[in-house]
Amino acid sequence: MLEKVLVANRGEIAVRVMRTCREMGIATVAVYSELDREAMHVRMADEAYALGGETAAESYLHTGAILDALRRSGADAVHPGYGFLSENADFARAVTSMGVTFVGPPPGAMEVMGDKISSRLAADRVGVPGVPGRSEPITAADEVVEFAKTHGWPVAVKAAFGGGGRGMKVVHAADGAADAVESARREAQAYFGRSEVYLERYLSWPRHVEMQVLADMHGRVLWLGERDCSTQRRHQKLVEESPAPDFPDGVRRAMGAAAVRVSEACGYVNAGTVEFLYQDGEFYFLEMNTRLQVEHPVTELVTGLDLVAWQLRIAAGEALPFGQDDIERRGHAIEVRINAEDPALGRFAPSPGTITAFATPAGPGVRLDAGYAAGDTVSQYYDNLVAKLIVWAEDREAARRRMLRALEETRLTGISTTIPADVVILSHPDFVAARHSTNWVEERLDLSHLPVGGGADAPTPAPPESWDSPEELEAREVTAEVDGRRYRLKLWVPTGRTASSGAAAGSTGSAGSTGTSSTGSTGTPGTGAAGRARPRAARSSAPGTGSGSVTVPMQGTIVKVLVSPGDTVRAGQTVCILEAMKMENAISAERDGVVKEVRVVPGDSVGPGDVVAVVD
Ligand code: MV4
Repeated sequence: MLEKVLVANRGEIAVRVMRTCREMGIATVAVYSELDREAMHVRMADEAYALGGETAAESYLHTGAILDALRRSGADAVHPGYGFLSENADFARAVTSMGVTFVGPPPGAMEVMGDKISSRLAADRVGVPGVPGRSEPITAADEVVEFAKTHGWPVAVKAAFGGGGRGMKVVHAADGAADAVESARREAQAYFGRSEVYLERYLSWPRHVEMQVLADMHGRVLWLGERDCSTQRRHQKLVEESPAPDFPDGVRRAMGAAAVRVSEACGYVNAGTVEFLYQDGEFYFLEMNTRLQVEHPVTELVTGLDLVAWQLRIAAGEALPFGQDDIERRGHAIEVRINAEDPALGRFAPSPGTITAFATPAGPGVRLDAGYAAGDTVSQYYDNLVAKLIVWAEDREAARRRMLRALEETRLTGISTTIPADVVILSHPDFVAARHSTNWVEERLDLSHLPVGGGADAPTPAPPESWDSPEELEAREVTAEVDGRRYRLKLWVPTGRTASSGAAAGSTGSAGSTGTSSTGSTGTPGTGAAGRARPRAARSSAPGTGSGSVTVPMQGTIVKVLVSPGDTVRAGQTVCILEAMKMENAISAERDGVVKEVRVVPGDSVGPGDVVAVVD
């Protein structure tokens, strides 16, 4: 087995790899730039070596500096993580030429799969076709028109030596062909130094589904399961999940077999991912990633496998001790990327800076892979991924609700993050119904209501219950008499201002002994609060003193139940919605705790003082 691994990376993936090394009794070596001298991955490692320089090119991409550190450390293996040199065949060769193990695929496999044309041809040769199209480059617009006669419109014009969607143009009719070919060739030359472009039928609403594979050095190649990564913005993934929603098992098996064939075709070894586009029940080869991916934890949670541990064992020459039929997938996992970006107005503006506070979520089925802690500084020189929050639950809806709860618990201040956008995405009816696609975020998701700088010091806003700017609420105390009995009520009434007006939300309210009535309309299930959750400051900062019994103050009908036994609730959080006096009234918990019982279902008639839930 390996004894000492140099992790040629930084941030969360370096920390993540080191965690598994530690569990396996493998010593760890960190490398660091001038800016990362005190970074988390350096603090975690057994040894650390300076690379010099500040930018990625001067440090984590500086092969010579990394090889020097490797020599000095005496490590017997290098784990490249993802990005940086993880798919650089020359670096892999340099490592192995020193007699050191490279934890990844053979350099030849990297090279075959690194070239879009050769990867498509390799896949095609084993019966795994890309999107219907022509692999030969085209130069004239009339070739597009001719292509459309067979494949129909729209047509995708793609850079032959491109990737990441750059240079891709979509042609919807003959009159757009000439401009599209000219601009695609020009951008391909500018971005990739090669102007060749080719044609494919354009898929207008595809899902991005990728298949994890694991291959040892003894010819065993297994598929572990798929991940849906369709929730992307400008080719940057925001949310990933496994299994893919609404994904038939027959398609899963066919895609798994296809991924294995592609892996075998290039002599693949170690962990890899084959990417597909999926639309109308058909899948099409896109490319193969010859590295561990950012989103690998969702596969780990549904399979129970530690992929880094198996990477290390495979690299040490071990044979996989299980076969395809031994791999079981259970439940549902979702990952959100917490980037140092401000998603306000949909801009995702970089937000480097020092993290002043970082309260992390926990509880059943919650995992946080972070590369930073409070006090650490996120630099603009590197990828702005701060942490990945991953949850597992029995099914997709439970996982979605758990993720929303975990996001609500997360407190990260000092920089803006994508957490508010993650909340909007996970609460959106399209995401709930799996109606999203690779175009959804940019074409249909409205983030314009997110306040600028909202992530830096403000609490995470709850998603609006309607998809235009939500109204602000404020508490009003009133006296009501129902059936001759006097009640003191607290109503949450609209102020007429909207969140985008920037007015600070009122901060009042703790649940009264009979709960709190609110005119707040009911919100999307899973937000953990009917409609707009009360402004964070309104919640009692410590468990309320109220009793654990949540009762209703008046006669009415339960129209919505928002919690389940086992849910964690905060004082003031809406437990259910009572329709009475022609109003929807939010009945709230009066203390922090865990829901022990829910005694009502929608449609139940209840009377004053009836207990609807018990919070422990
Ligand atoms: C496509 C496509 C629709 N039809 N090809 C973009 C990145 C590159 N890997 C391939 N991409 C696409 N190719 C055809 N024929 C849509 C995309 C695409 C996409 C693909 C995967 C993940 C995210 C994406 C975002 C936008 C467009």
